[in-house]
Amino acid sequence: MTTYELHYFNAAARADLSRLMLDFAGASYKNVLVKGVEWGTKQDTTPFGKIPVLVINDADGSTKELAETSAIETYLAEVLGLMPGSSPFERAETLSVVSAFVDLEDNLVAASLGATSEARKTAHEKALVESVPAYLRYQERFVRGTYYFGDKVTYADLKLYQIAFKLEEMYGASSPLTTRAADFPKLTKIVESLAAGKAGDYTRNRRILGIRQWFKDEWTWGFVAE
Ligand SMILES: N[C@@H](CCC(=O)N[C@@H](CS)C(=O)NCC(=O)O)C(=O)O
Repeated sequence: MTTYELHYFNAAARADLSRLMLDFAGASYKNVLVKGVEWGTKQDTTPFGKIPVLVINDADGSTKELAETSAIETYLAEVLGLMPGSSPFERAETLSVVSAFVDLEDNLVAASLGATSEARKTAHEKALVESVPAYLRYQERFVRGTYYFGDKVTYADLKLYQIAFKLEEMYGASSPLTTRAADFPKLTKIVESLAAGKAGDYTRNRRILGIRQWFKDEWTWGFVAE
């Protein structure tokens, strides 16, 4: 049996979706949590000097290492049966859904870059009523069945779930997926269905993980002591 190690800091951030995929698929894996003080010596052992890194231990005893979040997620989607269909086009469409969600996340990051908490508050409040619902509207239109690509959960659905959880963590009941659920019936149904199963177990457990926390009074992400 293949086993995995996911090397990342003690935070959700860039490892969140890979961990969710591994949990959801019931894969055998270990979270290797890198401490800040260890990073200096570990950095040069990684392919590109960054984490996450996925270590793949194959049944024949061979070991491989993969860096870069999107490469890791795409690989996991392929090997864990989370890619839809078999056509290169559908697989590329899956990546397009994920990439469009990454744009939404970049938008949230940009809103957190304001110099003062007042500026960040204004930017996030604007994102909540303008850009985030706009991204979600296109995503809603893209869904083809019970899930994004029919009746099977894929990488795209788990990306939506990770985004929904991030919006909930950041904005609580003000998440557009809550305040405007009626505008996004298909997305809402996917999120609810995933929340009731293994994906929901993942997010309920992972609330304890993370040195990076959202501070609503400052409208920004910050680090807490390890
Ligand atoms: N393009 C990379 C970026 C990875 C990245 O920036 N990782 C950060 C943690 S979120 C890191 O390794 N920071 C330590 C450093 O840059 O020294 C990816 O998508 O995985």
